[in-house]
Amino acid sequence: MTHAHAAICRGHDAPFAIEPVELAALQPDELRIRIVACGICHTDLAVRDGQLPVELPAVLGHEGAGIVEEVGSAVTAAKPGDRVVMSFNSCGECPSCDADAPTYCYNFFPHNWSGRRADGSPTIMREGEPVGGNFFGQSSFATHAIAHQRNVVRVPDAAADLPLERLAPIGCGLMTGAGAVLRSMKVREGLPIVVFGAGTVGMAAIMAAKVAGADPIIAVDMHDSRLATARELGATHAFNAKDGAIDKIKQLCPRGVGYVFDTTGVKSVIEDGFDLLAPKGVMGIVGASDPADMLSLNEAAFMGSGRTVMGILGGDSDIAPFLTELIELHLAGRFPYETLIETFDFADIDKAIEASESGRVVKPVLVMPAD
Ligand code: CXF
Ligand code: ZN
Repeated sequence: MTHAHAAICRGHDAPFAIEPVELAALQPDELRIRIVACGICHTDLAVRDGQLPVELPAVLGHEGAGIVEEVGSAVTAAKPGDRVVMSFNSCGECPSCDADAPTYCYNFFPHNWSGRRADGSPTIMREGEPVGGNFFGQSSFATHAIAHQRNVVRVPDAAADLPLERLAPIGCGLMTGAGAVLRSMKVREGLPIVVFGAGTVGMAAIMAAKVAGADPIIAVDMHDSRLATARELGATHAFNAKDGAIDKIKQLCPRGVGYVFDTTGVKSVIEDGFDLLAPKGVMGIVGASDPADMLSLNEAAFMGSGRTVMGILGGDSDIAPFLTELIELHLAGRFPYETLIETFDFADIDKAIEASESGRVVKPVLVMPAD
């Protein structure tokens, strides 16, 4: 048992409460990590609000980064003292994992959202009773976390000077947007892309679209400040959704656009986006939508122009190679997401969440107290 402090989430109406907990002994393929920083993602808030099937109370947080303290006997991914970033967990044995597509792991739920390890054992105890843990294989709103070696990536030596609060958010939102462009849609040089929604995922998609050489790169959002940031990160055009964005895109790209990437999950936005596609155009959809929503797409336009509509999870990331690639792009100044981050002390977790929900901060990152 290891003593730690963790932010317990009890639902929408209760503040996160930082309380003492105990972490279980490690299994052979696990690591214990002293968390240095953890990004806050909208999925944490969706769980808090009961929109996803994760039982509360639980320790959330799935963009953790820290220093390995102890490893189980079978761990080869990192050793004590290594700096690591964490991402989602996966089983390693299903057809998706076999195809290096672990975001579509057949056993995603037991490995990420069941509140326990996949074998049913708890990783976190509070006052002697199990509390929801192993969230995305980590539960990193805490001073310490247990992770599995499949969801830990060692920070490359070339990034030794980068602070862990910079690296933490790479394990979810940033990887999702960048992966959607570079891995899922495989955006080609010289073709237009439209990105709906300029949050972390949309901004990462814009930076990646620039890496891929898409042109033009069109950002659409409802907030002018976000559109200004999108331009700084690579958007060649930025249109406010309240101000005739669809017509402006049609004027700018009369032959249609090669790619549409939706991060809003709003049915009408997705349907408008579909109408923008050029022949062989690809639309990637990643936004959280109303579970009751059904899309309606014109069948003749769909088939007749050879369009692809693609649901995307986690940017099809295979985390060890892809997070390393993103860190290298960041070091080369080609994935300059640092302006999206604002750090908060762990004790200020509720303030950090409020800054995210008000839209003031794109990517809040919690910084844990040093031991
Ligand atoms: C997840 C969804 C499942 C794959 C990894 C990323 N999104 C979290 O916010
Ligand atoms: Zn996330």
